[in-house]
Amino acid sequence: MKALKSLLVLLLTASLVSCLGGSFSSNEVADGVPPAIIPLPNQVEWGDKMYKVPAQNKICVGDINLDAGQWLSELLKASGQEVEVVEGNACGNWNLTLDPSLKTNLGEEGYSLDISEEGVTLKSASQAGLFYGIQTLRQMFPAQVEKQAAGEKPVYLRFVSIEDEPHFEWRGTMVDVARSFFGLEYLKKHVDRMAFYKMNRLHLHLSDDQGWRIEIKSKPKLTEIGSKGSTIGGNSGYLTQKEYLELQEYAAARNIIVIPEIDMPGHVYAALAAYPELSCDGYSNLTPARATPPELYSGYEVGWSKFCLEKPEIYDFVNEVIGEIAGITKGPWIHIGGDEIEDPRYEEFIVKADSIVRKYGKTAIGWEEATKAEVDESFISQEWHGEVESVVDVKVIESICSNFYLDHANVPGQENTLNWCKEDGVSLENVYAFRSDKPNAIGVEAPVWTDPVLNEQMLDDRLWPRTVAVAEVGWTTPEKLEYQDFLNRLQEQAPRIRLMGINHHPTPEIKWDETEVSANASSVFSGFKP
Ligand code: TNX
Repeated sequence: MKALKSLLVLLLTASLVSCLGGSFSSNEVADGVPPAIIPLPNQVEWGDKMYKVPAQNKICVGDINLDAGQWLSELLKASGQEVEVVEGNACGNWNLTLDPSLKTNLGEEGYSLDISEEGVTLKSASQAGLFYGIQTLRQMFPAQVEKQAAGEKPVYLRFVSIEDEPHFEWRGTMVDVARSFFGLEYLKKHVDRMAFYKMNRLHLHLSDDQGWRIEIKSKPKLTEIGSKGSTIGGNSGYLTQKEYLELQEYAAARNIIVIPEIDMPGHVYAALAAYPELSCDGYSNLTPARATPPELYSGYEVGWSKFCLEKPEIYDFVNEVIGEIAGITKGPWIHIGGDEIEDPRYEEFIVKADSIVRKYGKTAIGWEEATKAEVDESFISQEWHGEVESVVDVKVIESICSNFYLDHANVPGQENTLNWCKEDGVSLENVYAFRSDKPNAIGVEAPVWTDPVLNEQMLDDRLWPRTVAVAEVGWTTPEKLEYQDFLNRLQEQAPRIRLMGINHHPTPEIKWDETEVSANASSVFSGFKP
């Protein structure tokens, strides 16, 4: 009965929306459901009228928010309007204000957005906040704007007053490019999609037993040899330093910081295949020796490889690799892994690796096992099961596997998925149900381990739409999170997700339309640089 009722509500909502979409009324009075915004803004008051975007638009910006003016102008052009960006205050029908003093009210990344008969006013203390306000506006435009094909009808924007800021400062995804490689073009698309949902951290798992994925100039064999493998059926390859820099620039323009992970002292077989001298004599550090150099490893087992921790030379290697990575990383963090390995010298290694990262001016992150060691107080722990007895009191990123491991099945029994953390998979609802009870949590991050994720279509399927739920859990105040309301909004966005060319999972809670997913995986801001 309850299911029937919610189906009815859904159908009603859907038909209302399609009526509205078809006949934005000429009297400009708004009725029906308000636009579906994800993540849900923290304070929003919808008005009962609509602002008709005129054919000619003027965006007024102060000289320091030109970038935001460019993004907005791109959006307006894609919807078929003419637009000029001019420097000045409150002189147009679109007015952008960047004012650091707004930080007191709106926080670092917050924004306020007002739409009334005079037009649109967007304010923030930061470029990031203006960018997020523009994503909110973008979600109010017809979905076809993603394909730059919304020029036919005038665009109407519902009057609104929004004050919005994120609950968590860390709203991330992790892509394991080590088990199966995903290159620059895919990662840029991924960044575009994250940005649409106001996410801001992209963690790349760059090394593991099966592959090494980042060029290190002082250690050329890491890629000459170590990048050649993958898990069975996956892709090999690596990012050149040039590509890595390009990705970071692309992401930074979208307020996303890239975090590189070099997993150590375990999960290192690809590096050992390239530099056998990092192993102990007789490979006693490989237990069991599932492969030995020069063989590559393409299986799924974990926990069998590690550096030879009694050899001092391994620290020269760590020092050179971390030094080079620090030099090409724009963000403040380097992830040192630290998961799934036993060794009497484990803690010693972690403490040293942490101090090497700090020596190069960066802050270290590690999987929660690393907090068994006396790491610096600046260290950040990424919790994946929450069971490690930490000896330090450090900040935490929440990646609890039963809520956030998107390599797990979308629905029970899905092929090519993992199930060791949760037998019946991690459903959309499981993701949405996450609530942190840790005062030291700085945010959430959803990983996709790609052991059995072999191509882009599969990766899209694992990430979407569950990442949309991650984004909302990361942004919206916990008291406002309501699953059915989220589903209603996601339902409204479903056609847009397909238009954007995302090969999402056909999650059963959502009614996906029958049209083909757009063959061209791009959206309104793809490739754009202010
Ligand atoms: C555990 S969870 C891992 C990964 C694997 C994953 C799937 C964690 C920190 N590490 O190395 O890919 O299981 O088997």
